[in-house]
Amino acid sequence: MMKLYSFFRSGTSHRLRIALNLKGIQAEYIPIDLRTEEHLGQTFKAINPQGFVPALVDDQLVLTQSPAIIEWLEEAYPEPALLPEDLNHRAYIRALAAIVGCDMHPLNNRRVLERLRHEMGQDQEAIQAWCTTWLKDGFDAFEALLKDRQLCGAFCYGDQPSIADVYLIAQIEGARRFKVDISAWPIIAKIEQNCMALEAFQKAAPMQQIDAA
Ligand SMILES: N[C@@H](CCC(=O)N[C@@H](CS)C(=O)NCC(=O)O)C(=O)O
Repeated sequence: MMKLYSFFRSGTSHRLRIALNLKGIQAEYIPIDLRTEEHLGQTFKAINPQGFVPALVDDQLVLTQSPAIIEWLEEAYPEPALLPEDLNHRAYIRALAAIVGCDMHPLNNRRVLERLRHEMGQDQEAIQAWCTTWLKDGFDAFEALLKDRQLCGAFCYGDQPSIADVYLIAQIEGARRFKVDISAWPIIAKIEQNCMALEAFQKAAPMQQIDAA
């Protein structure tokens, strides 16, 4: 069985858990506690020298970086597909995912916030303003693309979940921790409802994980 190195509240681990569940792949859950900086210790860095969760280990193969792992899953386990057949639509779905993966999540990552807090002397109010700025900016862009391209149905692309939903739902969870009200983006809010009706998304939720506390 594959091993999934994960932290329950990590957005990047969350998106990978959703993708694994949608593909019907079971993985042994190995918690790495970011609160105690377990990810920066030698034991975990022997698995991922970058010191980030998630990591996915499949026998001798060690996979890191959630976008690369999710793309690997898609190629190694093509069914059910999380990317459309149409080349141009695949680029569009990857663009939606990249709004979250490149332009939202990295700005609100733990190490960035820790630096703002401890080395740049920012208080909780400033951190909150920082995070909500980038989260709102990203959701605005995501919603605008969904509206403009008219390719969504129950999910971001038609009526089957895709990689875009995988990234979106994990980011919504993270945004709620910063008290961002998702109802401001009606298309996204509806898609979230539809995703959360599915077991694959429910079981991937942070509070369903063995290390949730
Ligand atoms: N680009 C990486 C980012 C991974 C990442 O940022 N993981 C976070 C948890 S969501 C982490 O391990 N952060 C450790 C830290 O910031 O100290 C990926 O997508 O896998």
